[in-house]
Amino acid sequence: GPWAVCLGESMAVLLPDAAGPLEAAGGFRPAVGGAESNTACALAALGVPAAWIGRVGDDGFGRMVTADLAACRVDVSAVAVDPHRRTGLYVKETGGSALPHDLGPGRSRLHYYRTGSAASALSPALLADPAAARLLAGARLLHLTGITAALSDDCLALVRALLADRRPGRLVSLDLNWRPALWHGRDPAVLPDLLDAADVLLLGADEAAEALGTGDPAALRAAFPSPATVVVKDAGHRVTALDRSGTAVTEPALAVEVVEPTGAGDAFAAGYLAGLHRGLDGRRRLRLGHLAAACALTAPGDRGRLPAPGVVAALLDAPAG
Ligand code: KDG
Repeated sequence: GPWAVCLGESMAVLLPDAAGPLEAAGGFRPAVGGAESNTACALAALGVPAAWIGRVGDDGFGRMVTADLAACRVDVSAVAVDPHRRTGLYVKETGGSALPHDLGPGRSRLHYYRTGSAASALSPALLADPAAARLLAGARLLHLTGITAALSDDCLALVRALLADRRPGRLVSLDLNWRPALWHGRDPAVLPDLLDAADVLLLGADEAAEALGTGDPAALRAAFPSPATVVVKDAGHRVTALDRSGTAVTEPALAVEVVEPTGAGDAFAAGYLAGLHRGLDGRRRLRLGHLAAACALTAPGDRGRLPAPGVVAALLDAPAG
């Protein structure tokens, strides 16, 4: 079975044909998003057998999401179809036009249409589902994000149940993915306990400062003593991984022309986790994370296209510029 299981909400995405405020959009192109399934796709592209567990509606967007992930060679055998709730949707807005209400160049915003979605009904009942239980029992890595905890009380209960269900030989990685819009009317004070229950904790310095009060790698390491590794991505595009003793490895990102940043964090997580799968040392794990992130940064959608394995291998050992 798959080495990695990624669990969370995936959505249909509407990408506007041009930059500018939504009221001026001429048309939209359908795509697929969702932090955890973005990570699953990038893992699969890096040669790591990966599954995505989630729920979609019994609708065309749900079929699109599932088919798209299957085409990425992600195991979708445990995806549930909800007969009543719809597949979640988000609309991406990007800045850079001269029109009023423009977000500004280089800025983007995700507009969510997902309250009450099929995925928001994920709950601890999942653990009794035979297909999901089979994947979860066989996986060596379970990847979660802080997004799921924000979706509903049932989703939060599922995240807690998964984090409590520690199994020897299975690691849990958790990417903070702070989405303030999703926490409106919900209490983000539930997050720290979840973060501290992971084996690999991934956070952006900016989002950590906003959600947790600090973006400093050493302070975050001290705040979350349990994970074997805390990985902090800072705004200067350096990433620092700290082990339990506080020993730090820092690696700069690749300098690329950013097209659209959504999904870069998910790709970084995939690269880092693929490095774990390959048994790479700490520095190469970070480098593989940066490589995967660079591919997402240079694509307009959530996901980029990874170069062929030989190219990835060569870049992994290229000297720093
Ligand atoms: O990281 C990318 C995600 O933010 C995007 O795919 C949508 O999952 C999503 C979310 O909840 O923001």
